[in-house]
Amino acid sequence: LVSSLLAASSLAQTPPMAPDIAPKFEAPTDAADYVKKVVMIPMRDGVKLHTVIVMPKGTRGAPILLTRTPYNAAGRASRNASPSMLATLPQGDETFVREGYIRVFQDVRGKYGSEGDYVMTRPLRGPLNNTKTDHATDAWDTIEWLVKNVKESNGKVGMLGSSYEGFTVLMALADPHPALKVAVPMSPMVDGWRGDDWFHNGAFRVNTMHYLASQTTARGSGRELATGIYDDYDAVLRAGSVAGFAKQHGLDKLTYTKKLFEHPAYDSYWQHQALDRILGARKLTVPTMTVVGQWDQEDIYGAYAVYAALEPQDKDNTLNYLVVGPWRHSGVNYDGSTLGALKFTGDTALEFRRQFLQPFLNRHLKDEIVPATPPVLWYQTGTNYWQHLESWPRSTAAKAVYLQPGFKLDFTPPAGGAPYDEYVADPAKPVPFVPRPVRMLDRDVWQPWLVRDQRFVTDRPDVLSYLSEPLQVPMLLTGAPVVNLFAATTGTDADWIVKVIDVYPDEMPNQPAMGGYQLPVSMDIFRGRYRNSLESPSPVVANKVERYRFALPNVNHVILPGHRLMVQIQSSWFPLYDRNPQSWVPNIFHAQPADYVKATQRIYHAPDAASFVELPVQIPPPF
Ligand code: PG9
Repeated sequence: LVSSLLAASSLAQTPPMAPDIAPKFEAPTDAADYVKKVVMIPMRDGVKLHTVIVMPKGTRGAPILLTRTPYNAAGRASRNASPSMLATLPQGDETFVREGYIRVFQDVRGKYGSEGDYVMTRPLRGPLNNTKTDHATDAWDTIEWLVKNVKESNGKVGMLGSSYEGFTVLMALADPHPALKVAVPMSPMVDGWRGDDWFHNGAFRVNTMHYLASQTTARGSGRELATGIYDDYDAVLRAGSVAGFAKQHGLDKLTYTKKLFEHPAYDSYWQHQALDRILGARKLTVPTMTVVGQWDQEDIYGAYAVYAALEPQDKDNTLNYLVVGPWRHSGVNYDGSTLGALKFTGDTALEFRRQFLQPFLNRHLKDEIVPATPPVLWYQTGTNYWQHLESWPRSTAAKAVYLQPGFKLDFTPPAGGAPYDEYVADPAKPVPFVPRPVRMLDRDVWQPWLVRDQRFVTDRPDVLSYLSEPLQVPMLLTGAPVVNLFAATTGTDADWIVKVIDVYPDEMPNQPAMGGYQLPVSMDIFRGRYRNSLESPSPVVANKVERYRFALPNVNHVILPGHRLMVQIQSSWFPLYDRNPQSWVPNIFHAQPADYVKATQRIYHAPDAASFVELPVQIPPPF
């Protein structure tokens, strides 16, 4: 008997050589508080888009929140492996989950699980797109399918997303489906040349090459670049030029690299894609809340541009809203208690999502009666509190702050003294944008770089810093500072980086490490060849004083008594921005080693050539 029992049990045993990968495995979902469905939604041209739908178990009559992404819908809908919907969805979705929303993530055409071909920030149908589809039609077709097929929904859809996902929200507004009741573009990419992602005022951002490697070398995740060099400063410098860097890593073969290299200026390729222009020319029908971080290190331009373009259509303050938090790029969806060394009054991002975003969504997607949303909600920094404003920009008088001899800064024009200061800008030793070694992809470096203490460059001989006396009263900067630089160069092209900096008092008893901190409040780069026309660049005339006028990013910041104001000027910001060769070449992407030359830059503060920054100032601020 014993031996026959043993034989029977050995019969039931799993053969040692049975293959160990399950052909189709599904973990039990009984314990989960949500249901997840994956569907392929057909578009009008037959292409099917991979879509993940997540909803609480037992959902009835709930609104849908849709995000269209190039960043892997399946991954976006599974932050953690968990039976809890709250833990499964992204951190920023907390309030949607608590409110019982149906959450939908979709891969844009050509990425991850979706069919079709991928075109980077695919232009709308029109001069650049002669196909029958774009992000507006894909959003339309998706919403049409969702309201017809997701029986648990109440037929109302909101779109929301940050950065590229914010761009796809704006694209849907170009021709919105009637069921699209509300839109929340966050840190949206709007104009890749003027000041979002690829260029700022014509200066190319080299981190773009890393992005193209990760996004366009494969339908799914691409590879990181194997530079073999720890310090990105060296990696980019040794490649010689952007074209050299691209070639070294095979990125010159990518079609988007080719498109970028073929369009270094603000030509029709860029103008036809500028979403502020496009949307401003169409009727706004969907309530839209555009959200951005004051120190958005990727898309600091577009949110304000879109808001400004749409605002003339919103006389009654019912359609167009702007929110600016003290955040980095996409910071609205994470913890907003700090940014770099800056500390705020709590988790400002969560505060916004709970107190303003969710009620706004509920009003439009659940017909709830909620407190009115302020037309503009802005966390004023320096004083650190949420301000409710009627519109933006606020009516302020521009107050000119002038560079002065002796590296001073004052509100009266210079009366005499040395007419200029000068420095040698050497492309072989460009000024780093963060301290070396530069690790551009390190989040701890990249995300807070716009608030980094500038003392690491202030004393370089090729950086000029002009400093005011300590302020006696608070100074509110509220709007976009405008640079008016009178400068001459021995070269035939030049980059100008101008920073408006809040210099903290020498001692900060409550946060000692902030003593003397040089906080950039607003700063940007301008490529000199575009001073007369963004579309048609022209050589700078060597040794001639020319005027460079350009706007810096928007701020709403109070410089407190005891603090000083600083204006800092330099001619490179490396390796984030490619180097200007400083001798004229038609297309900087293809500059050759011999084109990179030292130049002597003169910054003028003479009575007839007085450099100044127009500050959008209110003194004292209206607290
Ligand atoms: N800033 C990123 C991006 C947006 C659009 C185009 C390319 C890059 C992003 O964070 O999605």
